[in-house]
Amino acid sequence: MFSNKDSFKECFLKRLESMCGKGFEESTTRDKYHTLGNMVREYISSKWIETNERYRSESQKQVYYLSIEFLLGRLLGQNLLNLQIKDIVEEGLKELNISLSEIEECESDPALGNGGLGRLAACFLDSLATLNLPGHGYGIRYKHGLFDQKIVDGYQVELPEQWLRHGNVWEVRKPDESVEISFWGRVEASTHNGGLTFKHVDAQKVLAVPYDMPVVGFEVSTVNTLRLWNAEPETFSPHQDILSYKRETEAITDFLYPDDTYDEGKILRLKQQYFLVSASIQSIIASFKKERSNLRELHQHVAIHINDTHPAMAVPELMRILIDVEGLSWDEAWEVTSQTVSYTNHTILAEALEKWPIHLFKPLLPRIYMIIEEINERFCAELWAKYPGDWHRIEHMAIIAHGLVKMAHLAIVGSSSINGVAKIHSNILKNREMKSFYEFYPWKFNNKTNGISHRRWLLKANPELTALIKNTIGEEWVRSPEKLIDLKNHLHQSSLIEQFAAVKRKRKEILANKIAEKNGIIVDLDSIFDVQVKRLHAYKRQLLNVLHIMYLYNRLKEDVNYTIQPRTFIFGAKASPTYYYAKKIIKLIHSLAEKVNKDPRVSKVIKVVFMENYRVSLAEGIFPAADVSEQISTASKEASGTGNMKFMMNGALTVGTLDGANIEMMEEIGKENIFTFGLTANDVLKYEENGRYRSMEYYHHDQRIRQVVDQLTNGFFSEDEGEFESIADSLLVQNDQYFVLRDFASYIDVQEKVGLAYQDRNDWYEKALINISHSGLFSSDRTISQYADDIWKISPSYVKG
Ligand code: F55
Repeated sequence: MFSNKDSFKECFLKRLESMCGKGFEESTTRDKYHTLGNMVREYISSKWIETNERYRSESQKQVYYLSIEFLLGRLLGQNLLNLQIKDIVEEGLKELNISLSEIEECESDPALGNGGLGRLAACFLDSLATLNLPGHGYGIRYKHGLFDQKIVDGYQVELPEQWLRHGNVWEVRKPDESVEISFWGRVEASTHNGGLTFKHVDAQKVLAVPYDMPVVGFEVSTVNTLRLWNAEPETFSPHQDILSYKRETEAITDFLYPDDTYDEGKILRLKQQYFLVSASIQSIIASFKKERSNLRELHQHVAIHINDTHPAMAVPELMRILIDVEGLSWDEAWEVTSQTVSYTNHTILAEALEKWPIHLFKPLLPRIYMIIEEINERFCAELWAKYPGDWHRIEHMAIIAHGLVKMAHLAIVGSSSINGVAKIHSNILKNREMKSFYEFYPWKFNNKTNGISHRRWLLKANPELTALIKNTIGEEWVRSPEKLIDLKNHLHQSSLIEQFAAVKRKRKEILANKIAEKNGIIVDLDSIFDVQVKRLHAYKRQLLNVLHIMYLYNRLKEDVNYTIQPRTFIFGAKASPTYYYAKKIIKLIHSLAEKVNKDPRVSKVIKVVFMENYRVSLAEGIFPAADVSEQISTASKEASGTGNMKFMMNGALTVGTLDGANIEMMEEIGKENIFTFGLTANDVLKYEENGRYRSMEYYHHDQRIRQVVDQLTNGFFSEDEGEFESIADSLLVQNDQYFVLRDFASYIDVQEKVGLAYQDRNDWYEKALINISHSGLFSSDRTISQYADDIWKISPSYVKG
């Protein structure tokens, strides 16, 4: 069907008729998308079956990656690329007068994640399959992913996302592999052979139905599985109020919580977590038991990874099944569980750390709560033995304390490995945030610096740059991204610089056209495309970027002789619907855009653009067009960042703080090829300890700061003067928790350097190419190999012969 373009065309036309019941002429783009999608899925299925059979027969150790989010992005284009059939399809369709990219645009962008954490999980799946590693994802099939963002009069409005509206060609429903999940009820104890046994009775049962999606490796025959669970009512159990039972059950997988840093503590969220965990662990045990019987050996054949603490109940759930269902003793079960589970931490922000009130937890999950209590008691006894009399330490480290279940503590105690996501983040975990746990379990702690899939963020997103790199250094880097370093041998060739400049310009033009279409703003292709795209959060400091633009505006207005390198400031960000401050910043960006873009003189040199509904598919058009990447979080707050790596790989230069993976990027490319500024993590942590920062002093002593902060409340934006008062308050009254004013001067200085540097065109593009050449280190293939070797102890599985 995909062996050459003629057989493809023939097959496509036949299938279009049989699937849609329409002739070619009447068919819509969506019909064509569905037809092509189905053909591709069918093409995948033999490899998928073969992979599963191979894993079964080789009895290889498997890893299961449990995550409450998988931010996949569109799949058609990536699957065509990975299956090496994109050219045939594209050319075949072209002869039928159909554009492949138009068909691709028809696919909904599954947004089953908020941001970095969910997208990391998606890049990891891609790398696992490509490296032929037996690794699978387990997640939730949310009916509604992250909300669609509309901007109305400068304000964010949220609409329900509807990725399943037209069906999902990639999924296969597997009702036979459904499992039962129990909520509420109570635990009954009885004695059996002299020992106590426990039974969860009077529970409300919910069915977890798996939908499997293929994860296609790049140019290999491996196709792994992403299993997404859907909550459905059980048909056979009698219910007093069948309608509310149905409603409550379906609510479990109805929507994704739109918070990326704030733990809201809602019972539905707890239900989602246990639903994911219980369904996944039951499914893992069921496939283990198809091949083997001795669950005491589980950890030799299975690794279970928990992506942040959201699936941390994997620990007590595995204990429950091993003890209550499989009959292992506590000690046997604990040995197996703590050897099987490993955990990644993604944040040190206090408000993101999950703590569940016992009064919510215990009634919903009585047996799980009981097991956590037992884990806690045994852990505290160990602590007592090591630190006799040190009540303070024990209270601080306990899993249950002050009426709360601390999920991070549960994850640490129940795992064999705990990792941070960049060197600095892992060090902060060891030396500060989790210091006492590090002292108790030093061997468990390690670092795995994040990575991104160059297949999505370079090969798929930027085919123009991909072609240039292939022409320059060949194709080896496609399989082995560290080989991108070979580009360094070609830097002296002016032709490479020129060709890269042409690629960048082409991609800026494509983005400029989109901006013209969506925002009605005409941007200058010779201007610096200065981009900040990421979730909106105070610690990510979009406000610092805004204040810099206000400063430039003021300079340009006050001094007719002031000249700068023209810039287009591009923003993209969703704010959590309940995050008041973040929504105000979105409004502020729009008010600023209005002011800047409408000013006849200022708008000749600067423009401000807010791109609505930032998501994976939009991001694929933004990274390739960027000249400058804004990575300006308050040092110590961004665990790693991954957008920084996507920009780097597409040849943008970073303006960044010494935070997260920015530091490792700098170490790799050298200080000359990145623009760093601001406080270091140590400076910030010291300030936080000694409380000596006074934002007011910076306001009083720096006229530039005074001017921009005053403009937030003095009617400068010519609207309600109170509109941005809360932002001004955050900076002055609340003493500027994220050190925006403290870093302002240093940011202005570095931005001036950026403007000057851009004027030396050759030097700029050479720096960009150096960034690209070192970006292989930040491939998720590197990250996943490290997880595989150090944590999971899994090895590749190849087709024989
Ligand atoms: C989602 C839900 C909750 Cl309850 C809490 C956090 C999140 C979430 O999305 N976190 C997140 O994206 N964290 C980010 O993880 C990235 C991948 O490791 C890091 O690069 C980034 O620094 C971190 O903020």
